[in-house]
Amino acid sequence: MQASAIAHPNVALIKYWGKRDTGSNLPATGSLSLTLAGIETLTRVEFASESGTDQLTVNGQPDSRAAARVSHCLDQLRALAGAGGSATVDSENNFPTGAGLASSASGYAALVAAAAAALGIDGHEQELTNIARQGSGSAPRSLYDGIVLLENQDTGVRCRSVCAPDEWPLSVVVAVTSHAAKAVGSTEGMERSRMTSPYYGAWVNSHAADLQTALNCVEQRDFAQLAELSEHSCLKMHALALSSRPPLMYWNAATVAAMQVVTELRASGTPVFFTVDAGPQVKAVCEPDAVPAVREALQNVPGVIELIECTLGRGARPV
Ligand code: 2P0
Repeated sequence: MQASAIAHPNVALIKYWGKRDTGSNLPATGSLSLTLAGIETLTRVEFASESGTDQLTVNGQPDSRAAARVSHCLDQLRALAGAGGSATVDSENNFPTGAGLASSASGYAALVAAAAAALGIDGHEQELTNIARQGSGSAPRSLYDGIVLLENQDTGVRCRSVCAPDEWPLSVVVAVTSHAAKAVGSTEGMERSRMTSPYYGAWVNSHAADLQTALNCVEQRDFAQLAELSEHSCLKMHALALSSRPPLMYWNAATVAAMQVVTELRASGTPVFFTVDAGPQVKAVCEPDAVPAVREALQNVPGVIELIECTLGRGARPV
């Protein structure tokens, strides 16, 4: 009873920031994301026949912080399969972990895909989506290909791919400005914003319209409007973070400089826009022909230490 799976991180264009139910990790809003080929998590899961304590390593080190959430997901997978004892889980990321590159999304998506394969679970797509969601609210999006819509339902969420990678090839150049793990994680940060930001209500109330307009942009392949709207959703999310108490500033000086460079590039006609998550990395989303110009501009920004180039990728799958 063992299997391995690969999952990619994803980056949201219309962002998730805040929960409607903290206990069951239900998001307050839907979201729209890009699954990113080029960076990945590879996870191996092996189930013993006897029950016992699950063992977890991430990048070769025991990870006690994530152990309870991982076991919670594994318990539900064991219940769905009606099988499986204690699990040994070994997970490796080929990109910085816990630094705003969605390692929790790819991590829980790879965990669910590998454990489901090891347990012989076939189908059950919506159940797996909601098990991944309990590990990390953004993880279910990494189970799906290309451009992915996550929608709220009464008791859970539903995800689907709204555009396959080859239907609208987009590139993402990630400007890494720090390899350090963030001081305040997303779960704690978004809860702080929900409790203390005076703008939280406006964020939730304006979200459905943003999501619908973004979906229309994808359907019409309208890069220019998607660019404007994605930057707006990103900056609204960071306005919530900045207006939380105590404040959450996920940016450093290079983050802001890189955002400004992307703004200037687009103003001069290059099809590119930025998005930034709960960390200091800037993701520049562009049409493939624009990659050389985007790379050149970002690598000259003081404080940018590495560029990672991604394309749209497939959802989590056993290997
Ligand atoms: C997103 N982020 O939509 C937003 C934008 C980060 C900034 O979803 O508490 O690790 O585990 O559900 O999924 C990161 O949050 O949080 C995230 P939990 P998660 O991509």
